[in-house]
Amino acid sequence: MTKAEIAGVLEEIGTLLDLKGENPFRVRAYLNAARTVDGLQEDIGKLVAENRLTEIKGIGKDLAAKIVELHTTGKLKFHEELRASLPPGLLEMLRIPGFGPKRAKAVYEKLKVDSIEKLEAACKAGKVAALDGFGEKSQQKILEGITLARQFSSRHHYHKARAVADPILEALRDHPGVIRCSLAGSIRRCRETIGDIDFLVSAKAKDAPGIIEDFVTMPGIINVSAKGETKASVVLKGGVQADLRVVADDQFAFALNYFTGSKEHNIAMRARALRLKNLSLNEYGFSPAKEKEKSAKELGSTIKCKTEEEIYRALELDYVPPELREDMGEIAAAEAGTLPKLVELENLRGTFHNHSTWSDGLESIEAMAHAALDLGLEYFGIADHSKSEFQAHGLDEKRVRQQADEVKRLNEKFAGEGFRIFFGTECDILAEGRLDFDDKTLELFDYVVASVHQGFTKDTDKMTQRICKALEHPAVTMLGHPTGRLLLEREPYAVDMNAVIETAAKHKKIIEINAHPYRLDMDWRLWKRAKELGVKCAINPDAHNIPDLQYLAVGIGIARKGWLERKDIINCLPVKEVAKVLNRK
Ligand code: DGT
Ligand code: CA
Ligand code: CA
Ligand code: ZN
Repeated sequence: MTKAEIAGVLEEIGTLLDLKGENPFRVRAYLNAARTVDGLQEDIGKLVAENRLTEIKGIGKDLAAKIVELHTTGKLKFHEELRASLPPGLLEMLRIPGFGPKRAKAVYEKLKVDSIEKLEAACKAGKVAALDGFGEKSQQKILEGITLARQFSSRHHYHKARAVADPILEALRDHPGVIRCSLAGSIRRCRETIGDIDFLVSAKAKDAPGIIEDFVTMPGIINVSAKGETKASVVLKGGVQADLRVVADDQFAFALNYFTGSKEHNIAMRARALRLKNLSLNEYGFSPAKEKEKSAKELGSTIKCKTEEEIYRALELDYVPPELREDMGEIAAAEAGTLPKLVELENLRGTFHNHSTWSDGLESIEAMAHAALDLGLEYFGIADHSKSEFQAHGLDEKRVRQQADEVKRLNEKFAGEGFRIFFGTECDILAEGRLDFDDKTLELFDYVVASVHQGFTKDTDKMTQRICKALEHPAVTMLGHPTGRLLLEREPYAVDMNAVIETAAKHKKIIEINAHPYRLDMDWRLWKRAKELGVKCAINPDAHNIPDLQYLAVGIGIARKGWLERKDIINCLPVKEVAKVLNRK
């Protein structure tokens, strides 16, 4: 089992114990261990082999033995017994946003409710509102949550889909029968959530059945939903669905273009082919419009295209990168030769919004900075939480001063490597847009990320004013996770993002792409407008541990979807230039 899978089991144990009403300390111990394991930098196999798990803070002998069992056998008896001791529907109920173990336990014990369906019925019958500690309002909230949970359950976060897709893509690439292969669909377009993963390969017709057979028996595939000569649908680990299609190599470019989508982009492409060339375009190729759809399939494409570039060229268009294929103006721009030169991961030189053990991170500033240096970055910004975030150990003024000294000390140490740490804060935006620190304290920082963490309201005007007010403050450098959304979990708070973007433009404030895969906030659909107004972007992993720094790559995908170029993103600037931008406050 991988680190992430082990962490998943430990977390579930914590939750199950909580559902059983076990000692909260024991529950915490598992939840904390899950976080620790997930954030481990060292290879878990190595730690197991060298018998060093107990050296990790918070992992005692008992937990270590369980991790070893999970790592070596892929399961844990304790976990399975615990699972079997409770109705499976109870865990399912926890997928309802805002519905935690305490509530699940209460409805289970008092109403015998042990599934989402029964919970829905009980709410509709008014039985939940009548329970101690619930009431009409929370009953209504639960019903809304059930609707959300149903919408969400069929989609997956991008990085989770990527994590299961990549090894399968590798295996397909290594398959002797496979000529070319690629991801397609929403995952290739870097959408923030993925319905199903689409794999496409080209092969000789005689090799197709063997490829399909090997695909459906690959490790990581837990169920086969459909299997034909050239196509299969499966369920992967984690419940993600995937499609594989095998096509002839001379159809590969057309199939890749079609199955990458989006559907809207395809429709626009097809319309253009008809208008410009009087040709019909589908996943098999171009064919004369008057002939039947299948003609390209049977007779081959009227215009041969080996690559997608050639398809776009045939339609007198510049090549459109997959991230832009959303029918949001990309065809017109490709025709006019005005497509952006999209930012790439290699362009990034630093990052700003990250946490350390000073607040709720898992690593010291030094360890985080080192990891950033190892990734090839030239600077690293630390922005721990401010004092109102007491659950996250937010820093008060005294600790801010201590942290400033620590950053200074570290910068002397890193100077030799040409690496710099910027000293920032993730400062809470309080009610009415007040900031969590006074102006004097704010002056201590190189930059200020201002974020909303509490006091969400349904009043759009109030929230918009609150955020805009904070953006007007001269000490604020950038806005953190602008809408507070948690993808597939929590809707954005009500806020007029157009007004926020305009205020940011007016006061020359930066807006973040929070690259944490649950956030990806500000949304990519809004960046074109922001860019028009001259708003700059910062791509921030919001890293709480070392592996989180990898989220920068996810953030780059979202920036590309937002049509952003290197010059739009401040963490593409060299360190001296960045220092100037941060100083401009
Ligand atoms: P997803 O899976 O919901 O995250 O989104 P996609 O975009 O991956 O959608 P999917 O897997 O249903 O189909 C893959 C691509 O196939 C899609 O992006 C475009 C193409 N496609 C599917 N159905 C249609 C259709 O009815 N018309 C056209 N023009 N293209 C389609
Ligand atoms: Ca798909
Ligand atoms: Ca699909
Ligand atoms: Zn935050």
